[in-house]
Amino acid sequence: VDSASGTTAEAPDEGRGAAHVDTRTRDLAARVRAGDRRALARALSIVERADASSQALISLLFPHTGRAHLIGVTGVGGVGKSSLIARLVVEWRRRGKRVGIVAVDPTSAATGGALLGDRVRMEELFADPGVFVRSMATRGAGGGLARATIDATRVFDAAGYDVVVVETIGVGQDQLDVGQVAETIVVVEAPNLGDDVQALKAGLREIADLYAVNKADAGSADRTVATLRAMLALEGERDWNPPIVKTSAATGEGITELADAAETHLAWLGRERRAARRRERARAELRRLLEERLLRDLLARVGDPDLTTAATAVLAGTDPYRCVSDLLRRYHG
Ligand SMILES: Nc1nc2c(ncn2[C@@H]2O[C@H](COP(=O)(O)OP(=O)(O)OP(=O)(O)O)[C@@H](O)[C@H]2O)c(=O)[nH]1
Ligand SMILES: [Mg+2]
Repeated sequence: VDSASGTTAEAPDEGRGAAHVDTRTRDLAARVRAGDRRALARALSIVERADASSQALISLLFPHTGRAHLIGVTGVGGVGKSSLIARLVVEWRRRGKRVGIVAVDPTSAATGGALLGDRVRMEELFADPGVFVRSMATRGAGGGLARATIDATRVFDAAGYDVVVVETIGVGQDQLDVGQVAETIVVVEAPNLGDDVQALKAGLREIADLYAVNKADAGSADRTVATLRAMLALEGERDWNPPIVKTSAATGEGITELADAAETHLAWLGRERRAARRRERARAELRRLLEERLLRDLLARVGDPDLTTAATAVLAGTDPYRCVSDLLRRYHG
C-alpha cells in the first residue's frame, strides 16, 4: 500500500473518479491547493512515479487546473535554456507572477549552481516562496515521462502558480514532445559557427511560437537572427509569425522582451485557440493513456501458459502472426 495515497499499485482505483479517494490523498490535495510547499513536493513525487497512486491525486486536482500559462522552453543541449529560465523567473516575479518549473532534463536543475556563476542562482530561486523548481528524471522515458510531466504541470496549476515552465530538449524518440505540455513554446537557439540553425535541424520549427537567440553577448547572434528570419520568411505570412528575440542570460538583454512576447502570444491565443490547443493535447493524451491501459489489460489476461502454448505452436510450424491473431481473438474479442 502506497503510504501517500493509500491505494495499491496492483489494484488501481481507475475509472471511478475522485469519489472513492481516501482522506489522506484528499488532505494532500487540499494542502497543495493551499500553497503548502511540502505538500507540493510530495505531490510532485507522486506524479513523477506516474503510477496508479498519482491518478487519485490528479482526479482531485484536475478540476482546479486551467488557469496557468504553460510555457515550454526547448532547444538543443547547452543553448542556455536553464539560464534563460532563471532570468525569466526574476522578470515574472517582478510582474507578480508565481512560477513553477519542471525541468525534464535531469541535468538542468541539478546544475543550478553553475548557472552563470553567481549572477542568478537556482538556490536563490528555491528560497523564493513564489518559485518552485522540480526536475523530472528521464528514466521513465516515453509514456511515463510524458504522463509525469503533464501531471506535474497540473499540480503546479492547481496550486495556483501563474506560469508553469517546462524545460526540455524537445522532440525526439525517447524525449518528451513539448507540444504535449505547453501552450506557448519558446525555442532557444545559440549562435554557432557556420550558418546552420540547430533548432531547425532538430525539427523544432513546427512547434516554435517564439524564438530566443541567446548568448547575444558572445557575438554573431545577429547573423543567427538573420538566418532564422530568412528561413521563416520562406514560409510566408502565417496567423502567428513567431517573433525572434535576441537574448543574453549573461547580461539580461532581451529578457523583458521575451517575457512580453510570451504574454503577447498568450493574448493572441485567446480563449478559442487556447481551447483548440487544449483539445489537441487532450486527444493525444487520451490516445496514449488508452494505449497504455489496453496494452496492460490485455497482457494481464494473456498469461504465461498462453505464450508457452503459442510458442510451441510456432515451433510446430504455425507462423507467429497467426498465433497472435488467435490469441487476440480469444482475449480481445
Ligand atoms: N555567454 C553566455 N553564456 C551563457 C548564456 N546563457 C547560458 N550560458 C552558458 O551556457 C552554458 C549552458 O547553459 P544552460 O543554461 O545550462 O543551457 P541549457 O540549454 O539549459 O543546457 P542543457 O539543459 O544541458 O540542455 C552554461 O555554461 C551557461 O553559463 C548567455 O546568454 N551568454
Ligand atoms: Mg538546462
